[in-house]
Amino acid sequence: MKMVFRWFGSNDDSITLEQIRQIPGMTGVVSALQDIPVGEVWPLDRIMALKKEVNVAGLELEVIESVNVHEDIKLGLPERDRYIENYKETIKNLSKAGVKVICYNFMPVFDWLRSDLAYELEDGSNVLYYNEEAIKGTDPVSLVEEYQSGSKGFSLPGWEPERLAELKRIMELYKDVDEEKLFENLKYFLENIIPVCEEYDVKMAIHPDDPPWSIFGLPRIITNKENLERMVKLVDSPYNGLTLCTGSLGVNPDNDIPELIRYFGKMGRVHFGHIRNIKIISPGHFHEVSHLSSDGSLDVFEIMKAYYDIGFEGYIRPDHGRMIWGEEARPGYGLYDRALGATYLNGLWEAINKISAK
Ligand code: CS2
Ligand code: MN
Repeated sequence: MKMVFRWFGSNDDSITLEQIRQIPGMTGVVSALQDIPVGEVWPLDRIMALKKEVNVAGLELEVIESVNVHEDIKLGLPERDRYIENYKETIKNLSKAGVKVICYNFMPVFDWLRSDLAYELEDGSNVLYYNEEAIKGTDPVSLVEEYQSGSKGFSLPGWEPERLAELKRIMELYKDVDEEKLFENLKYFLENIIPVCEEYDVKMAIHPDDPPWSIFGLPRIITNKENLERMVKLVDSPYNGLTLCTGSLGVNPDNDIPELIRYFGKMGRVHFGHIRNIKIISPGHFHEVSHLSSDGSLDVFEIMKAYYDIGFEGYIRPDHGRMIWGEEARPGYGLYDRALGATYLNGLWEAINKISAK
């Protein structure tokens, strides 16, 4: 297991590489060229400059999150072939910089979705919160406006302004795309890019839908075991794998996370683990919490044990944390609680390792 930390780059993160370097056991960052418009090729010189900056700070850059997929690919529009060609070029360039894993998602229009970006817990910390009722009572356009005013000036991952400017038009186009069609479009995308991944030794790791159910009537497919199985079989190659995000899949109590890690991990299809805890209040109603098992609905010990037992050699990062100690940062992505999370995960790993050796 290699512990890594998400970093949005020196122009778009409140946290420095020097701070990340001081978190015990941190081997690298997970980053991206946030400013390249979705669908365009990531230039090799820009990737190399990012790599150099990260390496100089004593960290690795082996995981990218995300190379976002253009909406035309998800919709299966004729222009998709051009964007797929660009995606292949980006894969090749990332490979030249030593990148091993690309995390991406296939969620129509919206990436992750919440109804409140700063819900206050009893201890005074703030977390991301989701209430299906609140989502039903709003419309996508007002939600986007709320997000932009609540994001403290940081760009939110997956909510880039250019993607959202055309919101209404894109929502219309999805009227013709159901889950079957979305699976077909994902298959077409993968059939085209996976041979390049195999040649360049870069693994694709799809991120589950967050939350793992349909929102605003849009189709969502990366949601449960059955669909994950279908996903990995669309193209039967080890390069077609998963980012197993415990918090995204875990808000549906039917998803048994340790079992999913064991099942897909043994198949060699888990390349990247996102670990965070969530508290389910009732169906369709949850909020995020610290990483500690006793704070939430997920058993993080069992999650680490599953990774340990399958001999996981991929990357793990603490996912969203709470906002604590007065920190001002992008919602979910402060330094302090994610550093605590990483330390807790490393502690569990050490304990499991030593006890297993006895
Ligand atoms: C992330 C996602 O912050 C988050 O919830 O896990 O935004 C993730 O980066 C994307 O879905 C991956 O494409
Ligand atoms: Mn995640």
